[in-house]
Amino acid sequence: MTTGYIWHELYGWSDTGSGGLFPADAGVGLQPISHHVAHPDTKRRIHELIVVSGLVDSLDRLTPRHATEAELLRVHTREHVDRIRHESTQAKGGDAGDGISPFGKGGYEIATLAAGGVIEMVDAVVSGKVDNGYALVHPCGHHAPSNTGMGFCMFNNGAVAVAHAREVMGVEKIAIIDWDVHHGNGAQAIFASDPSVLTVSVHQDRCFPPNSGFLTERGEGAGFGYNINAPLPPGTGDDGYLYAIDTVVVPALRAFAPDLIVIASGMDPNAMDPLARMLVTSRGFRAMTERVLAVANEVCEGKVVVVQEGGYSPLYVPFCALACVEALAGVESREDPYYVVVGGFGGKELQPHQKEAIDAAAALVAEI
Ligand code: 9RB
Ligand code: ZN
Repeated sequence: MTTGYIWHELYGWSDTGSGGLFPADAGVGLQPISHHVAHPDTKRRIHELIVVSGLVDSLDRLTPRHATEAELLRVHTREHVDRIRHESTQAKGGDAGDGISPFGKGGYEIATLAAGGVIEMVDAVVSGKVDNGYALVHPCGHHAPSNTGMGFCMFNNGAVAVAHAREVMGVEKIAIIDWDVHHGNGAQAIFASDPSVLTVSVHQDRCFPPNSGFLTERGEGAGFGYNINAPLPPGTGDDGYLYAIDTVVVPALRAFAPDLIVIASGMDPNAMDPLARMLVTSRGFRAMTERVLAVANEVCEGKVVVVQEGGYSPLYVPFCALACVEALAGVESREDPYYVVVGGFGGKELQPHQKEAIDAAAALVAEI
């Protein structure tokens, strides 16, 4: 039983600029700040906890490579790739596409190393070099559709790797389970009419992007039925998320029977996150991972690749990610010292209005 693991120091060199969420602008009262909300330190802190806890000794460290232009072009437009590459040569860098996702000079190379890292991990899991894996990459990818970056994402790392698995490795059916607190709009759009890729997004209702992630978005043409959105009410905690995993995600995976499962794992449903209002603890992330792994053992020999997406509490995200990696590797390393606080927040139990929202999504599984 081996779990692959990827991190690269270059991911931590992403230059997110002096804005906090919007670019700093003294004229409208937006103060500069050393850490943009998506500053890579949060991800670097995950890596450091994985090392300091000793968990890294139970993992098989893989080396990321840069995705090639041809690999990016499997899911992205030539215009998007060219624009990012060009802006990346400018002294002040550029923006992924929405004006709040800055990158510095050389950001293209960091982004291609993120996409290539996920390709390497998918390669290792599909070929059997490792049983499952955790690609701790940065910047994130799940908001990027084919023609732009957005929401701190430059290229859709998970989608690029899924396209690699389909087109190079001959993997027939792939499921992308996105439990980042924001909607997985990128993969939804990229694979909308592709029935060989099931996309399921469990997210906070109307959080980000605006007007996105509704139950009614179900795929197009031959892909109709192969996209499921489960928008959850703000305030959903461990029990609500596990109810969504048990009644939406697990039945969808059983019905679809993929050959590979990719989890777009943002840790931003965590109870201390500044960009959402959910109440998931490290125990929730551990249990969600275990449950997806259990169904993966039934349908696809345990082939699960976890891809890092969002997560913005520098304090708590590392413990949530640690729990997820521990579950993949089947070991325990370090207790979560914050659990005494977040475990006592209340809001853990499934509420009737949460159940109602999740049941509505679960009803869609019958049509896979
Ligand atoms: C702006 C808006 C956001 C809010 C949250 C994220 C999180 C991304 C993530 C990104 C952008 C809106 C600046 C709406 O973690 N993904 O996983 N900002 N959103 N309007 N405007 C002007
Ligand atoms: Zn997110």
